[in-house]
Amino acid sequence: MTADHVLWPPRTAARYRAAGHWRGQTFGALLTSLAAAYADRTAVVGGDTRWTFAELDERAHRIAAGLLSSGLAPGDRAVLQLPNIPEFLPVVFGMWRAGVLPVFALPAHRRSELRHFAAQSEAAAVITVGEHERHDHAATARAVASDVESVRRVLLVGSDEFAGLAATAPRELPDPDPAGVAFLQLSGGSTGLSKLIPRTHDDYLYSVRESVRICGLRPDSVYLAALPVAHNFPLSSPGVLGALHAGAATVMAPRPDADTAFRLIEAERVTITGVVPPLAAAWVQAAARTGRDLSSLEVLLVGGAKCGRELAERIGPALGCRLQQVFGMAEGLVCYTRLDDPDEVVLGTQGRPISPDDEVRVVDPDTGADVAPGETGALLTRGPYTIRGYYRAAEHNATAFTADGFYRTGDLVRRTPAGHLEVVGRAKEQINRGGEKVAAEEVENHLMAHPGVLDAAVVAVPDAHLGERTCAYVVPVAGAAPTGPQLRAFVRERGVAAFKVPDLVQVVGEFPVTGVGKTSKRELRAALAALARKEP
Ligand code: J2J
Repeated sequence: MTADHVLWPPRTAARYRAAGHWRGQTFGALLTSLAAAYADRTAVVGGDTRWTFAELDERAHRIAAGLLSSGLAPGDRAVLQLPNIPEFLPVVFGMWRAGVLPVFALPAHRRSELRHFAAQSEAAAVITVGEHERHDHAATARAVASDVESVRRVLLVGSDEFAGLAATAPRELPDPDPAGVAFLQLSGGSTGLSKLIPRTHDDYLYSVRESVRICGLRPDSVYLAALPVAHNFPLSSPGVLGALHAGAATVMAPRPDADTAFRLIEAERVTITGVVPPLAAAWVQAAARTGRDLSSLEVLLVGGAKCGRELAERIGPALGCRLQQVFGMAEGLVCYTRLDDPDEVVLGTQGRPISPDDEVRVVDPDTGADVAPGETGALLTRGPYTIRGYYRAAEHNATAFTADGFYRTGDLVRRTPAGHLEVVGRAKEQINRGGEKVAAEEVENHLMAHPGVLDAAVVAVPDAHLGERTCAYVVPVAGAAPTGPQLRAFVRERGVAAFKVPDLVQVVGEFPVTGVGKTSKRELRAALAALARKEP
């Protein structure tokens, strides 16, 4: 344990090593061995770019050397915000070889979020693109650099400066410690801003390796990265890292819509991809009238939010592939239905954990006692790839983890006799907007920064397309009359991801629930959510 990271107790770590879960390999060393085994095979495709494993390896070596000669040092953190472009891979592997830790931001993140990631990690750099989907990422990155003192560099992939860096002569670099932290992922957040999730080479590679096996990736598989690739799901379940690990090709989709995805599936003979439920529903609809040949597609992973039974049943027939449900989290635990599971399990559950050493408890949220088999309870977990603490978050860790190291996922689940988990709800103060996670408190804080707002409570309301969307109840200060559109614009202009801007705003004289006058925000949110579910 260091002040920054809470890692596994030494005896537990020794057990994971003895079991062969942790193999002492870094991501950089993995790429070296992949380049030897699959040199001339295609590693990644996107736009006009098509790189073999050997080319990817060479590029990652050059970028590693370039990052170090441009003033970054091993152990530095850098906020990385890249869309689905082939460069993502050599940049990330270059950072890993240099020992620079990526903090994986999503393209949707804006100034206030990037500022938080940079400040929280004391990042030395922001690495992004100039412009993407009509957003000036370069300007946002420069703004973050002016906000956060530790940020010394803004590096734009695609710029001449970056091309120069990527042409640096490769050199031998010391391999980082495989038991050390390789990167920081982002939590969905529930109490305020996203927490940073420290993942090690050892633990993450274990989850990737097992995901490859469970999802049946082979060297001749082709993985389509449809979701934003820095997210834990398309990164590692089995994701682009799983595809690489298997010697398979990755195709970077610039956008996840059916037209784009189907065009790439046909052109590149994609065999496997992963989507969130609303996207799966859109693809199912579009498949009925597409002229594209989707016959190469074997497996569609669906996760990030609950895939309802009705949608689950339509996926196989509509897309001509096998559905694989995945219930995962950037903190660790990933559950999959298996490719040879009976239909009942594939259609009706979110699968079972990757590892025999994943410990799962389903407990009464109030007492913490294990519930009877088959009953619903709060999911706790610990294991060989689930973190023991967030980065630099001692206070939060005290409640997010049990004293004996179980992570409180905030999910309500039921476990079938055969050990499959069904996600039935959530106890955390988070809205799952079709897989995109919104922390109620973060949005409330943005709303309350408005001079006309006295109090705000953000809750989930059911939505036919997204599963849930956000509704903000707002109480104005006396004499003020902010409108919904004004408040939405206000939140947007504070620099947040568009998916966090409240979908609905209800400006009310007082919170329209009785009996919760001076109770906690949690109870208020629960009462408002119940009310919102009743109202159309
Ligand atoms: C219901 N809720 C789900 C599912 C995630 C693979 C897949 C997804 C993620 C992910 C991931 C769900 N049904 N099938 O990291 O590697 C909700 C739960 C969970 C939270 C985690 C991966 N799959 N969820 O979604 O860190 O509430 O990771 O705790 O973004 O998403 O969110 P996140």
